[in-house]
Amino acid sequence: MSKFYVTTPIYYVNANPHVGHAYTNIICDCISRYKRIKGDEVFFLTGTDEHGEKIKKAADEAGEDVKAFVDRVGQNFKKLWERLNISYDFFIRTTDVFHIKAVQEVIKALYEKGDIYKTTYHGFYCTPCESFWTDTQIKEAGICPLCGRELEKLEEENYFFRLSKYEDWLKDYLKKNPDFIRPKIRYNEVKGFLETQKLSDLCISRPKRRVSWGIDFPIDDNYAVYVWFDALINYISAVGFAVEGKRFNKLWPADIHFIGKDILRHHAVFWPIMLHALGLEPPRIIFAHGWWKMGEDKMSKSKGNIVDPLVLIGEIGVDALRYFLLREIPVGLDGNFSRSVLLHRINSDLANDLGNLVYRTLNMAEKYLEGKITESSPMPEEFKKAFKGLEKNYISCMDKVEFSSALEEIFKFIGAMNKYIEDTKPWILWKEKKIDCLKAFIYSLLEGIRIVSIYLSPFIPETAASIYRQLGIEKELNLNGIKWGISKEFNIKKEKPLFPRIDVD
Ligand code: ME8
Repeated sequence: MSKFYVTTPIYYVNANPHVGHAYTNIICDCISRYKRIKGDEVFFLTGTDEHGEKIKKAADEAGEDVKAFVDRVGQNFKKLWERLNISYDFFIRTTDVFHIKAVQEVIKALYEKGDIYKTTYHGFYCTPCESFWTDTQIKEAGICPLCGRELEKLEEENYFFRLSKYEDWLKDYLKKNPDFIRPKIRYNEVKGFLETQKLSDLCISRPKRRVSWGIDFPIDDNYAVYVWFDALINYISAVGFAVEGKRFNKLWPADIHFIGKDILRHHAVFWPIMLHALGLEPPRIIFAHGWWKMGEDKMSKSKGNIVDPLVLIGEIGVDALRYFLLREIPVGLDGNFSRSVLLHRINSDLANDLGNLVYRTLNMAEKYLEGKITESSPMPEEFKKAFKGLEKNYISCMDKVEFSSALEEIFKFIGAMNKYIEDTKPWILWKEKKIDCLKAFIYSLLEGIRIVSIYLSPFIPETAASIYRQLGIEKELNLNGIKWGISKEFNIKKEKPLFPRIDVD
């Protein structure tokens, strides 16, 4: 059994979560569930980023005390994860005392090592991105190169972390570890960035007279810690850094950090260098997924073009949303969030192909065999090609985070089963009283559906559990169960169709 430590970004609690945030957590949930059914020991971390100017501003605008504000908005993230069946193991908040202590330990250690120093900062700051920019990084005067909003000019004494000292180390690390940043396009982006720009040291403090909502800078009372420096440390503080050595050594390095491509520089440049300076290994993989867009624009709180996942779930259901997000675009590319594409996808794949297969089969099992099937039978020839393809490709697709391709393979097998029903014409077998043929036919479909529900369980866990319940079997859903013929009996308890067709009009 190997350990698998996976993380989401920790989200700013300046506003409620939208479909973009849901997407990252669904990706992490899918891979966690896959690893669990494979038998790995998973630690899945998510949480909230609660410090910094942006949060303080949002609390002020809401007329609330900032701690009460982050407590309240943070709850909405937890509620959404519950509704989306996100099976995280731990929820970290950057206001947690153990996290604050870990951040202070990191700063003290780096200061003692000589990697933190004080000087005057000249440059620009983007509050919505909570990011510093130098003259050379800005393409259009006064405009943030990441989000296109206005920058604030800053000139003040601050503490700096010596990123530049480790530039060569990072370049060399990237060269030796071409799979460290994925997909390849993001690896090339970071490599290109390091080749064309010299790394400047990172400003890691904010004077308290300006920004008081943050962790106290441990070596100078007049300062608070810069929010990104604080936030990145969550990935080690959550697993016991500096307090629980045994647990930390077991879980670190993280196996994969999933992030959106907007926060690549922080994760692929600052973070590995921070870890290296601390004498720790970098995470094994940083995977930057693409953006859900509305037309040309990234879906974002500040643009006001968001889709509220709770409203959508109320309309189409949790698994339909999870399925759409994981099926529609390969993880890594951008996607356009279109309502008509969403509804079409649900109707064709979930209502027609999967839903009908299950409903029709259970219906036949009840009608022809009184819902009790006690004899197994070999896999029909008609299933073999699609089944073998699925068996062969599922693991490699899932290991490569090619979720959409894994789903395609599953649906090829579902298609083969639907075709088998149409070609066999079971109502004729019934009319001709060929009960043994009918028994073998129905067993094959039930066994195929059972196996499909194991493969589908990381994607649409509620549906997979419902299928198991309706088949009247209780065995755990795990990959040991994909062997054909291990079911000795089915006791059908048909429920209503899994995915009712949605009226597109
Ligand atoms: O950046 N499409 O928090 P944040 C896809 N606190 N994913 C999206 C998205 C979209 N339109 N919009 C948001 C922060 N996301 C920091 C992170 S980690 C140490 C600190 C997802 O609330 C995506 O994962 O702005 C993106 O990276 C993240 O939300 C940004 O969340």
